[in-house]
Amino acid sequence: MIQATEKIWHNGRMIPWDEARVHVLTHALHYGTSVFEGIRCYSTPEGPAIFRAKEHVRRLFDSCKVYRMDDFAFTQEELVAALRELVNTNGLDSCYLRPIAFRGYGEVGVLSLKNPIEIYIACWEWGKYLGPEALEKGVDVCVSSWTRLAPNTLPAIAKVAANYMNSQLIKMEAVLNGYSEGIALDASGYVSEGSGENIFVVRDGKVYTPPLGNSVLPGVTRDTVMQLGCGIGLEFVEQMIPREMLYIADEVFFTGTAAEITPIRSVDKIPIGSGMRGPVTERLQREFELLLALQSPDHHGWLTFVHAPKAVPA
Ligand code: PPE
Repeated sequence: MIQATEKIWHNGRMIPWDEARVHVLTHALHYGTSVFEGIRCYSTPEGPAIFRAKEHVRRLFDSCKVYRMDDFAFTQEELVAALRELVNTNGLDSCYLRPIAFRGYGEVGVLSLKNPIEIYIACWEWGKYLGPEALEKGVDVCVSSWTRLAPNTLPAIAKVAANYMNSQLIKMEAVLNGYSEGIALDASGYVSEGSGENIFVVRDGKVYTPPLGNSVLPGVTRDTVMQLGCGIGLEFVEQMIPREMLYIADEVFFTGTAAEITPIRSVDKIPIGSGMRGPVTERLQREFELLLALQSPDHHGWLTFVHAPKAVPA
């Protein structure tokens, strides 16, 4: 069960957690008209820091634009400020933040252009997405019998609620068959992504990931891993990945805000590499940890500190 926090941000105001309610005829509830983000705030030696807040808010705006939902009253800077204010108000040191913008109550029917856009941001403490041992031991996954969204059906670049019905089919099938997660192929049969994660394959020292054309969400963690990896001399290749490349890989791992960098130790019961977390995956996890521990410089400005920096004595 989700652990309630005190306040939720709604259209610019802080409201009590229990009062963040909607009418049953809310458009989003019937037609999936909702875009959202998932962001982590980490505890650092300088207090809580929101990871890549600007990039997540930008993706929220991109998703809204695709669905003609961008006529609302807040700027990207204001939403980043709202994220900070919310973590501060709830007095949390680390948490997961969930901004959501959706078409609210008004007309019923497919066309939603006249329905008001409501924006909420909730946050709560969220543990390890694929189980407590996943980051170290790795997870067992399957290739899903469900295909990811075909181009020209639902846009994969937009992070919208409707896309997650496909994710739910992938995830339910995987879990009910005893796996932690499912990997979906795209409509042409190439590797796409997990139900809630991007995927990377390591072979002979090169790191492969599907390009956006294979129906993947442009993951913020995907980008983080590529930038951190380039910084330590890894070579990344964005290319179409045939399913069998998963089986013969040296390493496979997932990336995502919730999943972070999760090693995959088997696919369809075929052990990947040594069947344990591989050295490239571990090195990338380490780079990520160093950044969050403020032991390596934040060259990219990825950390948004919740509290103003302490004044330096003169
Ligand atoms: N693909 C999908 C389909 C996806 O949902 C996510 C995030 C990613 C890739 C990775 O994106 P990013 O978080 O920007 O690196 N999934 C979010 C929601 C998971 C959920 O169960 O809810 C997340 O990780 O926050």
